Amino acid sequence: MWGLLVCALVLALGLVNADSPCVCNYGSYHGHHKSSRGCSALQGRVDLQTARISRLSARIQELQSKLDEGQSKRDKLSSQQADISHRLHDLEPHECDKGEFSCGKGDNTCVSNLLVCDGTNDCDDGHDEEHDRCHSPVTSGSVFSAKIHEDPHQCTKRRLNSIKIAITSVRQFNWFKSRVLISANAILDHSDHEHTQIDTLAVHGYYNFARRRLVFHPPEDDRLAVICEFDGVDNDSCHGSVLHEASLDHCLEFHAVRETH
Ligand SMILES: [Ca+2]
Repeated sequence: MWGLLVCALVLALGLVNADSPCVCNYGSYHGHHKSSRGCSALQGRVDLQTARISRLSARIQELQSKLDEGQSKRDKLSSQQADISHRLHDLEPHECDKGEFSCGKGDNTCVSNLLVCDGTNDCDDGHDEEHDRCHSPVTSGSVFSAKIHEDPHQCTKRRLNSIKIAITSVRQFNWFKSRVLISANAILDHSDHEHTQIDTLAVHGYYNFARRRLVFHPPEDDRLAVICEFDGVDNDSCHGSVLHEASLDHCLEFHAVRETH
């Protein structure tokens, strides 16, 4: 191949004339010239062009690498832009009442949270039934864990080190599709007088599609409930809170992450 390219270059640049025809065999070049000195000069120029071709090829490869790298960066930026648009949509001011869902995207319609992901389009564009929203990230067998760094309000009666929520069952009924009933074990690692202890509480609750929120009813007489809210982008983590059932005051915040095996 190189021989053919070199020959073509030589012909194109006029390095040979009609009296000294170029004879090319595959992989080599043979030129006829009247003197050995002329042949040597010709060979020198051919070598020079060969070197230039090599440099140009290397340059082309370098440019191709930069183009590939640029494409990768464009793809990443495009993905980040989609994520931001998604988050902004959820952060848009809502005129809807508590317990309602905004159809958004220019549609000011509000529908009850209970109509979100119930299998029927209630927003004009079907926003309340979009696959991304109606796909619950809380599946049976999944485990979410969180470190508790501090409990400034002394929220719970335990000095918690960590919370682990192990989902034991997930049920969804055709007559109540907008809620997924969840059962789990809340595994509480806590310290008491320098002794570490683990308590496991059976908890029950539901997943709310409209708010992308996992809710557990209070399992003990201190009436503390637990919620964990997903952001619609990262299904492997949620922002958790412990709150008083009566006042709904949040007294402890945590970041729970899905455990992978
Ligand atoms: Ca609906």
